[in-house]
Amino acid sequence: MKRLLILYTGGTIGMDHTPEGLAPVPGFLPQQLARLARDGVSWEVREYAPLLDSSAITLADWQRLVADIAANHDAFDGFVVIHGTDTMAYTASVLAFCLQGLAKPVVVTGSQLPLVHPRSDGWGNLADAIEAACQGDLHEVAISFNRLLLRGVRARKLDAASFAGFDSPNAPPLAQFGIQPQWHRAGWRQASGPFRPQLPASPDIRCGMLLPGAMAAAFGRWLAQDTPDAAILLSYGNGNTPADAELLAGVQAASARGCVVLNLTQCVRGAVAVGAYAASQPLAQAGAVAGGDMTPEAAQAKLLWLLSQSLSPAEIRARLAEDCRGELTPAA
Ligand code: ASN
Repeated sequence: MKRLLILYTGGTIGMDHTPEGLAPVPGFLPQQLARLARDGVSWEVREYAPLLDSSAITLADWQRLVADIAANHDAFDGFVVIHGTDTMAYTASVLAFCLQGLAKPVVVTGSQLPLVHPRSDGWGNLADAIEAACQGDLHEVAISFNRLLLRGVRARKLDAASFAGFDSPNAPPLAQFGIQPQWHRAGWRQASGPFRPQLPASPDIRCGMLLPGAMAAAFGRWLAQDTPDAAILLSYGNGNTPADAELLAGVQAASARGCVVLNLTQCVRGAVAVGAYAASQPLAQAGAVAGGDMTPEAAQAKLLWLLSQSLSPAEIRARLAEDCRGELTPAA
């Protein structure tokens, strides 16, 4: 008998009709889950309060999830996290980094339409998540959505208008759920080292997307004048930026103060590759770390995890360039 812990944080999936419109109704979803009962699996459901639209997720919610999974790691065979779709990829990424040495499945899921809708995608997503959480050799955090099981640190919400809400553009799926599930086990990560959960702290991590024109200089001034602990710059294509003097001076000044500046691409697919274009060099020379093909969601989570440990900026920069949880295709 597999024993699962289901942590229900909110999201569309568990909403019901109320006089104000669709809203999470405490107690509703745990009751609905009984319909998915099957032989060989039992679960305990913990409903968080308040149930959240995931756009409102905060660090405190991530701390609670990490703490709950850490405290129950030995007592359960697998974990399902029920979550809204808006920030699901962020939460999956935080869990992946903060649950180092995880040797059990943690499967995050939700839906585009609530279970009360006659065409809800929630039933399939939940059933697949439960199936995946029973795979004892899945030692990672995954997202189950629209008949796909995706690596959490690679997944992104790419569609707010169809059931195919998530994909992992730079990595193949971990499984596909057809009439028979196809488990792509050869691509699964294996636990290495002891389980070492890390409660995320509250570093100041910011992100800015470069736009043609005055934005480059504005980003540089912002970095120089109000330096955060880490800044993600979403650049063009393979990591290219204009060689704007204020941008580069800001990156240099912030880096000298210990701020970790990470260069990610705005493109959904592909990677920052310093040297592919001459236009990628100035930012790297000013001190920005190339983030390869990491998603912004994984980058925030990785920075959160690294900045929650006592590591020097140099150590953090070195770890950022390494693949820690399958989030990065190492440069050839
Ligand atoms: N706004 C909702 C949420 O993220 C969207 C959803 O779950 N489909 O909680």
